[in-house]
Amino acid sequence: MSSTQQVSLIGAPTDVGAGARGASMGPEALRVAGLVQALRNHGADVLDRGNLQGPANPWLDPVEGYRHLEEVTAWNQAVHDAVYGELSGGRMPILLGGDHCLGLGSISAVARHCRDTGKKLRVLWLDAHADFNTSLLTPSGNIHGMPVACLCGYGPKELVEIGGHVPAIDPKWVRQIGIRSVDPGEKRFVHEVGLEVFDMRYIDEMGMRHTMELALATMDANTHLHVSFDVDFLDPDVAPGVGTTIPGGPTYREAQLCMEMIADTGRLASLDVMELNPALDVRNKTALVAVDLIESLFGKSTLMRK
Ligand SMILES: [Mn+2]
Repeated sequence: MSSTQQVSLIGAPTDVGAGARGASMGPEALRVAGLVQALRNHGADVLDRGNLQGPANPWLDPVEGYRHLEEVTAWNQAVHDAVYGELSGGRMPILLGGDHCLGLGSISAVARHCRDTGKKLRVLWLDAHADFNTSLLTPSGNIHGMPVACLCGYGPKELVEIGGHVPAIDPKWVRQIGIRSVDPGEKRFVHEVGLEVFDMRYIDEMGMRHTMELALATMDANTHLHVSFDVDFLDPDVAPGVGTTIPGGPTYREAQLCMEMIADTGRLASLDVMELNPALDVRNKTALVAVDLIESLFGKSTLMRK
């Protein structure tokens, strides 16, 4: 790994895929919490590319199982193009969400880059939710509950085709961590495709260390590691500023260990920070925690290690 990491921040200020308004303010809250300086303190060369633009949130009911499909498609196309551009230029993209429907645009671009360069891809999906719904399974029609299914080829044509290859990824490349809220039909589908899920029961019984050892196993020098960090991964006591708080998530220390173990691999090559909702936060506390954890991903250690 080169000594200076070239990082590009890409803001995607929208909540078109969510069931609550406010994640559109996430990118600015992360900037206000000091993200740029925090990354520079860890030696990164940071460019803030500003915010992408896309359609406003029309706040309409779902149509045939999808809410705001047209707007979600436009935003994901913009995210795909921006993330792909940064990777092609040799830089590490950090997507600042925005709701998690945009993980589709981001990861489909990462997968395209890996096809271009002959790299293997590992996706760590840190989330309270599996995000593996389809239009037939979803109780809400909110597309932020569908990006992993879409990436695996299960979804509307306009979304699954965004990365130029269907499916964009193989479920075998994904490790989900922190899962504790899955809809009944979604649960059956997750098992059917064989997604590897380290849910909270697993983390409680086996510990975060063992969980991360398995989730990070079998990577090599040719592996591109992508982390898609939904802030609702964290316990709501630590991170109240999200649209869908689910109790029983990782503690602050467990989350730190998770991030530190990812940093130790030296393979992190792209990152999404999603679902931060300043309208539901308390004095930007959740944004500050998110920045703190991102610092750990970039090598800040709370331990006395050299
Ligand atoms: Mn999510």
